[in-house]
Amino acid sequence: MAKKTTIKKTPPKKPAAKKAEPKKSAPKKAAAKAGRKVAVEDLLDRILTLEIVRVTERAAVAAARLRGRGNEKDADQAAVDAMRRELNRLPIAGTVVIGEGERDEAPMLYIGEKVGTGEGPRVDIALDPLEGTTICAKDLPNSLAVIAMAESGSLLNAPDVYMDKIAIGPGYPRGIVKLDASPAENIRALAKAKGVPVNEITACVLDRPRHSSLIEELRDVGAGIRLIGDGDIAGVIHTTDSRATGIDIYLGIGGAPEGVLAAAALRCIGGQMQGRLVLDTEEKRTRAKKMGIDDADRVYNMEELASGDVFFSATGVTDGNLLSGVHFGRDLITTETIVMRSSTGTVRRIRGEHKNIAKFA
Ligand code: VTB
Repeated sequence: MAKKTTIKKTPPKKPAAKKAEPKKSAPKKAAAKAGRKVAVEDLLDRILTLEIVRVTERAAVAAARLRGRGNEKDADQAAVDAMRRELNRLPIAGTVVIGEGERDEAPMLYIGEKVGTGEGPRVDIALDPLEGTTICAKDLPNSLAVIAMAESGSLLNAPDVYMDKIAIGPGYPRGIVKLDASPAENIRALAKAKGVPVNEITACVLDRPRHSSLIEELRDVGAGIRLIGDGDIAGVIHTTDSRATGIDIYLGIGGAPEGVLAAAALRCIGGQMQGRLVLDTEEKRTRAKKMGIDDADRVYNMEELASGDVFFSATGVTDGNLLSGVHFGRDLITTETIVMRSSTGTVRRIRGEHKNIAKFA
């Protein structure tokens, strides 16, 4: 799983002797003749970094129009529709591996759905058009439109079950926190590595009854806890900039799809993460098996959740401490997006000022 590869490209076609020339389809031949194909393929994966910004921008704007309306379903559907429309314009042969549900539930952007124009690199896509539907419906901080893209076979094909997660930001020795250690051990190790007392460590945890003993243990050891209602992708990303967010570590059980997306983000921005699927029923183990997961107790490292060259983009829907949300003016819509790529480690923040409001209609 943790193979180090980059997105496969068709190698640039050198002018070759007639007999050595590989067989091409008619449209490819025409494009090569026009001198376009080589340039397009050389630039494609760089261009994709910016192209995926449009995808999350569109989804974020669509969801933001329904922000604070108390209607999670409609906001989510608007984001899904917009993301799907935009994705299908991208020059990729994409397959959704983390999506809106399994095929038999017939949602849009289901797992296995083919997206993109079909011309271009074969990529796997993990997406969450509206991460934090409840946050959006209540207009609370940190709801996002999110996508990750990587070479085919690089993203864990996780079923829509829970995942136990632990994540910290960059700059720490590898392996200082782990899922198999107790929360108290992890907090102490992190405090030591950061060079601060444990009471200066803040953990981010989803506010759920299932976390009552985790919360108790964290409080007993002296850590502060930021309890969040939803949105654990943002929770994990917040660990990467603890000075700005105040969060040092993410702990607890959230969605597995969100776990893969968060790992994709950390691969780009730096940090460490582990996840273990919560396969606590026969039915879940069977579903996981169908997706190629045989070891129900396996702990996945960040590089096993998202390997290879990963692209990640998130646009804020509601204002948050990671990203501003969508703002609507009379003739201007503004968006803020973080877009990154693991192979280069480049992290860009893109503030979009969209004057052509009609394009979001
Ligand atoms: C988390 C959170 C998501 O699901 O993954 C959570 O980040 C886990 O499920 O925003 P529960 O709500 O059942 O705890 C979300 O809240 C939404 O899918």
